[in-house]
Amino acid sequence: MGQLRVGMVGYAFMGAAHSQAWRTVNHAFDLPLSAQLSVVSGRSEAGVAEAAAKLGWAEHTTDWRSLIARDDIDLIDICTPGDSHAEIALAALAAGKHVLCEKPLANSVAEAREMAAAAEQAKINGVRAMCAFNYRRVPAVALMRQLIAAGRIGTIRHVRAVYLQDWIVDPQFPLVWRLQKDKAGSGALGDIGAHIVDLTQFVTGQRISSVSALTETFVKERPLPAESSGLAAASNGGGTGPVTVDDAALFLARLDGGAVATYEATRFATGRKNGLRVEINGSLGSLAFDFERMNELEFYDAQLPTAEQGFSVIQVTEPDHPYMSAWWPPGHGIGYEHSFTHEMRDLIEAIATGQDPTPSFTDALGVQLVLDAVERSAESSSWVEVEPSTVAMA
Ligand code: SOE
Repeated sequence: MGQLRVGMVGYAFMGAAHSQAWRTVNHAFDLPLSAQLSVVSGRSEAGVAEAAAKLGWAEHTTDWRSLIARDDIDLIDICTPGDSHAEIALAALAAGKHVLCEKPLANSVAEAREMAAAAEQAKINGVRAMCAFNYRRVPAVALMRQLIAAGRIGTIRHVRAVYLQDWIVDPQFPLVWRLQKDKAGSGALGDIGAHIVDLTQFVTGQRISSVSALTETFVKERPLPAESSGLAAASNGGGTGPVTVDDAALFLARLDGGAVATYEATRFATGRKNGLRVEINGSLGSLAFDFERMNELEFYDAQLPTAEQGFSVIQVTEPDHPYMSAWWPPGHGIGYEHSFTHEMRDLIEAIATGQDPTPSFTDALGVQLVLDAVERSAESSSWVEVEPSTVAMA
């Protein structure tokens, strides 16, 4: 069996989730390539050395550029804050490395467009690139897409999506990188709103074509994190700094297949820790997914005799449900981390068979265009059209 030698940049939450997936994928799925956790890269020597030992990486470095220069690395996995996605991905693609990049693809449309063009160019040499929208690979979400594509709920009328967290409700929570625009690009909108934008476009097969939005930053100043350096200079005295991103983003949308939609992404839904919920209403029924019950999918079949109609709960744990044949007998659920393992399975399969993995960087540029339209709509308090995601070859 061939090897897929991985170099990962970044080792925090997403780095840990990706490491688990790279460690597990070849034990769960029969694949033509075996993922090797070759090198992990991070800024702190002590931190990345500890991460390498804990997460199972053979080597570690503090210089991601040296990683890209190595001829014994096949794929670069980008798990860093958004302000470095473009630089790393462009360098990796130019060096002929496959790329997996965490979401959102970039901190701006301009960067995302450059990355998508570079990925299109790299394809000519068989180099593959994918953006890590992991929730597409939750079996219940993949089943939702299959049922919609099969016409089981008819014509889509409504899309209703929320992604609710509450980890910064405390005003004393420090000004971490996710709350700084220059590092994260945006707040709840890009971090968790990007997921429901991608997920709803994925399951419906429709593209968001226009939006009307509002954003809010509830807590505008926060204590500087203990390790902050440089930010202190930007603060207005004492140990606080400005929050430069949204805490919440809400928007109406029209989709190009005729559906209408509502989206809510917030980090202030007190009590909701990772509350991703999507409901799709069609002319012949409805489907509803709730990440807090991620092994289930609710299905209302309006084609049944009226007396038998009602929301049924599908246990998405049968072997013929997406990805589930790799795991346990029916009724034994899986978790958040499995969506990353499925992501690596699909990426490895695509690389080994010379296919383009999805979501591509062009797909992810499409999400970036929606995020940008939401921000412009919120600023102008008006409806904003979303430009279709097309890429001119570099
Ligand atoms: C936000 O805290 C976050 O970590 C997102 O960045 C991830 O994409 C999501 O899967 C979990 O929440």
